[in-house]
Amino acid sequence: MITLYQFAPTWGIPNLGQFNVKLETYLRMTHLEYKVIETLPLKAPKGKLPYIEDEGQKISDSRFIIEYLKEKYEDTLDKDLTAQERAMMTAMQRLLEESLYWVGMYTRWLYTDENWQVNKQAIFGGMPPVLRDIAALVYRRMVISKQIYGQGMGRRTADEIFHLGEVDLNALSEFLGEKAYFMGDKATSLDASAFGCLINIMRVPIESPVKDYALSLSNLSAYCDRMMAEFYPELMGSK
Ligand SMILES: N[C@@H](CCC(=O)N[C@@H](CS)C(=O)NCC(=O)O)C(=O)O
Repeated sequence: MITLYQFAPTWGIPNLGQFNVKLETYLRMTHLEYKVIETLPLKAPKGKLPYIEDEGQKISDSRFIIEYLKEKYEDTLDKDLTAQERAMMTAMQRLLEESLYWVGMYTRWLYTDENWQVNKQAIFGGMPPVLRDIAALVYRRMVISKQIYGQGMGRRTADEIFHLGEVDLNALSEFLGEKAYFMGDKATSLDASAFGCLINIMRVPIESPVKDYALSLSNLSAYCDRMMAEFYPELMGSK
């Protein structure tokens, strides 16, 4: 059976990490059997979650993991898509994972102290108090300087960051339109990625203009609820 390593669940959503939600949703969409081991990124092969272990092999990075799963267990979700649809999916996925993701990171680690406290409790709350505070301090400095500033998002002002977030959300909302799923009436791996990102903006206790804006886009909000009901019925109504 596949073992999925990811953060412990919190906030009444599948996972606080969008890439963890992406992968677990993919596993559920494809009905692959898996078990979860809760962990922190420090122990992960690339220092990031999620990763999986399958028949003694460790694989990290959700994109490579999904490629591996498609090859080994059959590509049931995306196999009928045209080359043009695949191209669109790739572009949308990059928007979700390389652009909007960093807006979310900014809101959790840097935007306000209130958000940071909520984020800190969710990630480090299971540790003994003194260790928790030291680990959180060190890790936060690293995430801000090496990741958010290093990637470039953190060099922008809050207004600029939230503007970029709105542009991305508008693109997602327009592209989804009235469709049930991002590519039409059938779920694809793009939905795993989209749900992971959107749920982690809209249904988390991390307050920001980007969350408010996302919530104002009714088709994205309804999409999150539908995906949650379809793939995580056990979490419906929990908080
Ligand atoms: N490209 C990776 C990104 C994974 C990633 O950024 N994971 C985050 C949590 S969602 C993480 O583990 N961050 C910890 C860190 O960077 O120290 C993937 O698609 O799996």
